[in-house]
Amino acid sequence: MQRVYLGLGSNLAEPLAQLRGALAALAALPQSQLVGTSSFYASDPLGPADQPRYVNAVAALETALPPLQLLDALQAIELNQGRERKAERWGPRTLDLDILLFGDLLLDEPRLRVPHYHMHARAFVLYPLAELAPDLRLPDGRALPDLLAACPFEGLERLPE
Ligand code: A4P
Ligand code: MG
Repeated sequence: MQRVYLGLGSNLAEPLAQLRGALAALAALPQSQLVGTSSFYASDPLGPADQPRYVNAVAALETALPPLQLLDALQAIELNQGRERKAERWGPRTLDLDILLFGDLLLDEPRLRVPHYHMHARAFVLYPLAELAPDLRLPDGRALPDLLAACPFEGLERLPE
């Protein structure tokens, strides 16, 4: 089993319901156990500003699925929740599921890069992740508390339960 951290994001079609639906689907994944969920956070959009605010969260999974099989399963969940892939970079979406970390794996393939290439600089990833694993170290040795210190909480709002 590998410990995997997933980033969840939505800014269309009732983001809170999208994230709850995604968590239910993650809990039902084969050969896997959902072992933790962060609070939900409202966040200012990264990328084009003319889109609604996002709701973001991080989930922890223990899984025996190989990385690409997990990616397939996550993309199936995205499609199932109405995800359309558009040309615009970082445009709005009903549901985005990113593999942030897959154990200590370092992978740089066309379909899958882990750690997620931009996680170290995203408040909407780092703060929820810190709820689940405050002392986490990335595979390259960087410590989560150091990344947090360099990443202001700005634009982020922790939502009540
Ligand atoms: N892919 C490669 N590595 C990974 C990985 N670690 N996890 C590939 C998941 N997928 C990975 O993804 C494009 C391709 O990336 C996939 O087919 C997969 O094979 P996508 O979900 O179709 O496209 P995307 O998400 O629009 O692209 P990208 O560049 O991954 O965007 P991000 O980084 O996911 O950013 N603002 C706020 N506040 N909150 C957000 O959650 N999200 C984004 C999207 C932009 N702005 C945001 C947020
Ligand atoms: Mg994505």
